[in-house]
Amino acid sequence: MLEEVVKKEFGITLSESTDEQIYHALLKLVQQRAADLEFTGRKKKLYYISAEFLIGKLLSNNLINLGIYEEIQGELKKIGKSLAFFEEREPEPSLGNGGLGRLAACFLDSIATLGLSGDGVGLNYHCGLFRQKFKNNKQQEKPNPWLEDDSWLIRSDRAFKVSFGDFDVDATMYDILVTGYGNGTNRLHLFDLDTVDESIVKKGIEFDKKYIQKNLTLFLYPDDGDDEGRLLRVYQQYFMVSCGAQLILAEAKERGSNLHDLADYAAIQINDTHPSMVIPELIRLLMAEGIGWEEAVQIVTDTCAYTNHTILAEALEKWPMTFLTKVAPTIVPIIKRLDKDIRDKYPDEEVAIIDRDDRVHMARMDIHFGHSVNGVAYLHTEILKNNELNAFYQLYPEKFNNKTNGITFRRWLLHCNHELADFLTETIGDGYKKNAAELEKLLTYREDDRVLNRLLEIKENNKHRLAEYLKETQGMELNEDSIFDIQVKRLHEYKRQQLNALYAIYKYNEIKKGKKPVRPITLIFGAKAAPAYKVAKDIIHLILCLQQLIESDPEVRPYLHVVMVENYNVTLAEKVIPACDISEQISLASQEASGTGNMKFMLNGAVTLGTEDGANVEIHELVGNDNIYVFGEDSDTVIARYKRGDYRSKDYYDWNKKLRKCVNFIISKKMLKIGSRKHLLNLYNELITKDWFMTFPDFDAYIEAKEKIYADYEDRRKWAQKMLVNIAKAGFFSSDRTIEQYNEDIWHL
Ligand code: 26W
Repeated sequence: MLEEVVKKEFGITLSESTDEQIYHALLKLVQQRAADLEFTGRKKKLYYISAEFLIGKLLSNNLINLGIYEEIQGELKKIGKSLAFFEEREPEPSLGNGGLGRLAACFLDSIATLGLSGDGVGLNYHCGLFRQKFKNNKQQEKPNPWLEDDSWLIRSDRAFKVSFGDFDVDATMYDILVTGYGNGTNRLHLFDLDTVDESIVKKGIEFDKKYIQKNLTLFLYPDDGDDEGRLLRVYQQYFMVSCGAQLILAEAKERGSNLHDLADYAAIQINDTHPSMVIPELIRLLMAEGIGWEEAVQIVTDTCAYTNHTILAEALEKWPMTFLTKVAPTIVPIIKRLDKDIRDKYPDEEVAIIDRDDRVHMARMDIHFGHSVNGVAYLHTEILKNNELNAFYQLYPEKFNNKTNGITFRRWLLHCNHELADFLTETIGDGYKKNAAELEKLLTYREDDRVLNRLLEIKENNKHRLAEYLKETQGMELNEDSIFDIQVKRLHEYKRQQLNALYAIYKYNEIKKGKKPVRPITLIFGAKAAPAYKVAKDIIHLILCLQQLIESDPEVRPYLHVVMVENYNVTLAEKVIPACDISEQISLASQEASGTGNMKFMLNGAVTLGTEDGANVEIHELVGNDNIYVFGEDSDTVIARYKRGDYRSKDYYDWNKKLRKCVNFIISKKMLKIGSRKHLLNLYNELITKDWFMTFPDFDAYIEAKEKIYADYEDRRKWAQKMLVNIAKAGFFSSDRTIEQYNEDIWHL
C-alpha cells in the first residue's frame, strides 16, 4: 500500500525511501483513503463550533479507523521500520486546554463513526497549549509549534473577509479530514490568517498582543491575565464565528437552502460560550440577505444549541461592550436589540443580556436565542437547572437537557491499550468495538481466574511500558511493583491536586514515624497550570518540592514516591492511563462538570477514588459500591455552604491536629530549604485563610479512603474483579452513545 504511494510521490521503492519520505507517504495515504469516504448528498449538516479541538496525534487513529493499521505495520516491518517510530515523530497538535477541547475531538470521531454528516469549526493556532518545562521546581512555559511542511492540514480555496472595527482581514480555511471507524469522513475546518508571524514571539510565550494581523491565531488562549490578552481573545472569537457563519450559510445554499429554511440544513452546536457571537453574526448575515429581524432571530434560534461545561463563575464569559465595539461593531446593534427584546419581555435583571456594567453575558444570549441548553453529566445539569441557571430554567424548562459526556474508545482503548483490546476481542469477540455496550459480556468472567489473572498481567505490562517510557523521556525511575496512584488533568484548585499533595505529606510523616505501607506507593501527577494562575503554580511548586524531598530521603523513598510528569498532554495520557491502578477524581463536589479522564481510566481497568461529582456519580451508579471508592461531602452540602458563605478554613485548621501538621509542613524548614519561601508561604496562607475549594473539610475522609483502597489492593483477586467490572461497565461512556443522544434530541440529522 505504502509502496504505491512512494512510487507515485517520489518514483522510488519503499526500501529506498528516507524516514521523511515515508512519513509524507503515510499522511498522503491516509488523506487519499479518507477523502474517498467523504459523506456527500446529505441535506442537513452539523457544525460543532469550538475554540478548542484537542485532537492529539492523528496517524495511528486514522490507520485504525480506516482499518489498515495492521497492514501498514506489516509493510513497514518488512523494510525493518516500526510504525511506533513514525507515531513518535508526529508532532502533537495541542489545540486545546483540557476536557472541553478533548471532548470536541472525541465527538468528531464519533460523529464520523456513526455515519453522521458533521464538521468541526475552529481556529488554526500556530502554537498549541504551551510546552511545560520544570526549572527550580517551577513551571516554565515554552511555545509549542506543531505546523510542519508535512501536516494534516489541507489548504482549501474557500476565503472569507472578516471586518473588525478598525480593519478587515482575509481568512484562509484549512481542513483536517476526520475519519470514522469503519465509516465515512468529515472535516475539521480551521481558520487562519496568512499574515500571522511566528517571529514576534519573545521570551517564553510572550508576544506583542497589539498587532492583530500578526498574532491573531498565533497562540491558543493567550494568557488573559491582562486586558490586552482578553481583547485578543475577543478578536479570536469573532474571527472564528464570522468565518464559521459565512461557511455555514455558503454551504447551506450549496445544498439547496433558501436560508429561510436554514434550520433544515444546518445544526450549530456552540461549545461553551467561546463561540457565542455566532448568534448575532448569523442574524446580521441573514438580515443582509434581506430577511427581517424577527424571522432572522427565529431561524438562528432554531439552528443553534448551547453546551455549558462549567459552573465556575470566572469561566462564564462576560465581555465589556467597549471590547465588542472595538472588535465587532457590526454586531453591537444586534446584541443591543436582543437585549432590549428580552428586557421588554422579562423585567428580571438576572436574565438580561447586557448588565448594568455594560457587559455582555454570553451564556445568557445562548440560552435565550438557542433552542437547547445542555449540561455534560447528570449532576451538572441538575445543578444548572436548580442553581446557576435556575432563572432561565423557570423561563424555558423545555430547553434544558443532559448529555453525559463520553470518550472515543478508538483512541482510549484500541489505540492506547492494544494488549487489553486484543484480550477483550479474544474473550468477548470484537462487537464491542462498534457497540460499546457489549463490554458487559465481560461480566460473565467475574469468577474466571484465567481472565482475572490476565487482567492483572496486562496492567503489569502497561506499568512496565510506562516506566520504560518515563525513564527514557524524563529520566524517572518508577518502582513497577508499587501501586500507581494517578492524578492527571489541568491544574485547578477545584480539582484539588493540593488535597492529594497533603496526603503525600501525611504519608511521608507516617513513614518517618516508622509506619511503612505494605506495598510502596507511587503518586503520579501530571498537570499544566494556566500561565497567569498563581495559586495553581504554587501547587505545582509544592508537588515538585515534595518530589525532591522524598527522592533524596533514603528512609522514605523505598515506600513512597511522588512524581510529577513534565508536559502532560494527550500523547502522555495515552501512555499513563493504561498503566493506572487508582484513578484520582477528587474535585470538590459540585465543581467538576463531568470529567472525562475518569471514564478513560475506568475503561482501562483502573479503580476510581473520587468524590460524588460530575460523571463520578454515574460511574458509581454503574459499578456499584464495591467497585469504586467514594468519599467527601456531597454537592448539596457544598452548595449550601457556599450560599451561607460561612466557610472558615482556619476553624478546621485549628481543630484538626492531623491536618494542621500537614499544612504546617508546607512551610517547614525541610521544605523551605528546597523551595521558594514566597510560593510556599503564599500557598500556606491561601489554604488557611481561604481554601476556596474546601480541601480541609474532606481531609480526614480522604485519608481514610486512601488507606482503605491501598489495603484492598492487596487482595489481588478481588482487585482484578473490580478492574473487570469497571471495564465491563464503561460502555455507557462511549462518545458514540453521547452523540446518538445529541442527534436524537438536538440535531436531528
Ligand atoms: C475563560 C474561558 C475558559 C474557561 C474554562 C476556557 C476554558 C475553560 C475550561 C478549560 C473548560 C473545560 O475544559 N471544561 C471541562 O469540560 C469537560 C468537557 O465537558 C468536562 O468534562 C470538565 O468537567 C470541565 O471542567
